Amino acid sequence: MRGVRAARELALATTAADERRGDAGASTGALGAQGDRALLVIDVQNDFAAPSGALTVRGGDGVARACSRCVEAFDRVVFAQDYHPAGHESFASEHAGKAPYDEVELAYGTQTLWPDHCVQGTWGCAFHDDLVVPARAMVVRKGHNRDVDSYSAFFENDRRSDTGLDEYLKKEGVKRVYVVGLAYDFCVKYTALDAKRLGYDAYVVRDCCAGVALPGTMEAAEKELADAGVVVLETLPA
Ligand code: VGL
Ligand code: ZN
Repeated sequence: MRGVRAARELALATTAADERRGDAGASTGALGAQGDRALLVIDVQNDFAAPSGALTVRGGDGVARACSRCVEAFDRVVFAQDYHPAGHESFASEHAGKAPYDEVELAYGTQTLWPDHCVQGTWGCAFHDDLVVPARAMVVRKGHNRDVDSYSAFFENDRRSDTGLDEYLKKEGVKRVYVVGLAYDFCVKYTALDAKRLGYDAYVVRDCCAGVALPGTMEAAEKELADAGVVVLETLPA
């Protein structure tokens, strides 16, 4: 396992070094040209990625480090940040008699309820310390509308308002998006499905993700991604 990981790190480092050497727009190995690709790093924040986070995802801190290695391999990187006001409708604490992970019907459909998490300005909302967020990064905040949750980095769950991410990527000439981060079975899944629907070639890099893993949600994610034609890679190609 350690050997495999070391080899992968070396491969990533080689790719990044090759790209720094120049050849803008030229093909650089299995990932192809930089010009038309972007990395989307989803919600690698303390509440999900830290063991003491409010909605901690098992293995989340390892995901922070794995995502940072991916960041090295991409010129264009976008970070999504779950960014809720206090009292957000997706919090179980807002619904009398409900507990985290219960479901309720909201105006836009079924909503899973969560512990209070990623509240603007709190430690839980901040990016995990092991996540490298370079100055060249674009940050997309989502979930700030009190009444509507937003799993996808493209659209809120009611599918009405968009975050501006599609417009940004199209303007940049992006054709391929690689999605990594948390949580595989929620925000990563919905972001990848929307990317595909919006016409991008969409990839999920499995060893840079971890899931909340409620009953059935991991299996559902695998199936929905496959059915939609999202390519799930075990690891980032060298
Ligand atoms: C997420 C639940 C609630 C996620 C965000 O990032 O997957 N999950 N808010
Ligand atoms: Zn949230």
